[in-house]
Amino acid sequence: MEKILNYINGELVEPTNKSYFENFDPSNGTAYSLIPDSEKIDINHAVAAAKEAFKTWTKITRKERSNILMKLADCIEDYAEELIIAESKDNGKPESLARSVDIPRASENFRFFATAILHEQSEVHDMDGKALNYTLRKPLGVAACISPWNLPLYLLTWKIAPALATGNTVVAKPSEITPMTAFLLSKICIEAGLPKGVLNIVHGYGSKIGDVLTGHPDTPIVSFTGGTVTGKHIAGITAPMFKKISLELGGKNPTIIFADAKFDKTVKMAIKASFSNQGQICLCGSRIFVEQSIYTRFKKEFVAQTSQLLVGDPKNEKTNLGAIVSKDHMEKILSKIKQAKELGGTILTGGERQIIPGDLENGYYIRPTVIEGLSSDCIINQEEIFGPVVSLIPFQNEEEVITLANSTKYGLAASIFTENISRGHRMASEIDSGLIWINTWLLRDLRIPFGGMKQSGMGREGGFKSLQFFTEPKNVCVKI
Ligand code: TXE
Repeated sequence: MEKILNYINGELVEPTNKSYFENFDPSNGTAYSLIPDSEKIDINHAVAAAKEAFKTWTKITRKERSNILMKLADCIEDYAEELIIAESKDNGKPESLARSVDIPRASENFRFFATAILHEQSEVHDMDGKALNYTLRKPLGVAACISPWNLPLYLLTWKIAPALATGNTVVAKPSEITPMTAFLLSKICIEAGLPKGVLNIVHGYGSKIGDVLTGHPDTPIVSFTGGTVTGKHIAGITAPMFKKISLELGGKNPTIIFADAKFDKTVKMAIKASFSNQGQICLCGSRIFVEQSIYTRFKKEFVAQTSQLLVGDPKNEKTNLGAIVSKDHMEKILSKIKQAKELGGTILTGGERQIIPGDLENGYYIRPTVIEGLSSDCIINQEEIFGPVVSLIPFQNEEEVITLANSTKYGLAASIFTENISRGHRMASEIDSGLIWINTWLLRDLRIPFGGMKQSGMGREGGFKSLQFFTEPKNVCVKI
């Protein structure tokens, strides 16, 4: 089986203990590669390499850094087809999704931040001619970037691109569930001529090496995307060390549909928001609130279209939902569906594992599932499931739906569908959420502040917010 290797100080290396664990292809349930079971010593080597590389990486001009990162983006495009196939195999997502979203975004992340640094401005505060303050923004050193399995290369590059562009060096730890495209990226970095030690990628279990990385005295900045429980744990480790942290965590996002919304477009968008990437996007809308007067009509159409979605081979261009990322995660989702039934929920469609006869029969597939009849405060409508499972909930009026939408511990994203634009603005202002879409979902502009409120996270990334996060402001006051 192919061995994935760590990328430390510009080289592909085995973990020091030469120990590996299996990497599974969720489409057929078989192990197909080996992942380094790295330990503290590997993280220490990576941090030491990044610390050394920082001395020179931070001194070259932003134009030089920009050129190198643009070259990386070009190389990602050159290897796009290989990356698409690898991402789909590792994660279970349809190749069509990796082709339209994941891999183009990975190169775009590098291009976006490579050019953003060329347009950066800093502040000046004039003290009425008596003195002048200007703000320098300096990189912090070695950034620890920890990414999840749902959008593996997309979210990894979303962190490392701004970190590197601003002059930091990086030790990245991709999810142990989907390490393959990060491994391919390390080969691409070598080919693109990224100076050694600037980016280091260490593979392994988060539970084993995560604390070493986030608690390392030489990683003053930590960017994390993943589960809320892990985020809390990282906050606990980093807070006493006064590290700068950004946490992008879970969500239980509302999709709110008013009777005056454009019906057909809204049904289509609600399906996309529910089941894209098998519902494994932190921005997916898993609580669908529908105004009472159109509830029955919406339910009928939504369920009919959902039951038509094609679940199956990620390689098939017609597939709508591929495999769930892992056996454990599939079992967790199925246990939530079981719990929903026990709590009195009615499964309107889906609700079970789908077996695809033939080569894929051991794959981890779940039919897209629509539940009805559970109250908004029930655990199924409060806790993140992170799979192709949504709940339909009727509402009477604007006031009620704002209360229901805000009733979870999360506050990441919300979508509102209405033709009454004043209502759209009113709702947007009242909903506790870092991201609000009106009459759309997942329409992303890389310049916007991205992140969540409440237990969906801390801090914002995106555009100049990322450049600010990865730099420390330093005020210089000059007496005139
Ligand atoms: O995430 P983890 P998991 C949610 C989703 C999912 C749940 C758990 O609800 O069911 O989280 O998923 C690394 N120190 N999301 O268990 O464990 C880990 O190796 C440092 C939401 O996969 O949070 C991986 O690289 N790092 C989400 C990364 O953290 C640690 C995306 C995320 O894994 C660590 C994924 C530690 N102590 C899951 N322990 C989103 N917001 O997009 C683990 N890791």
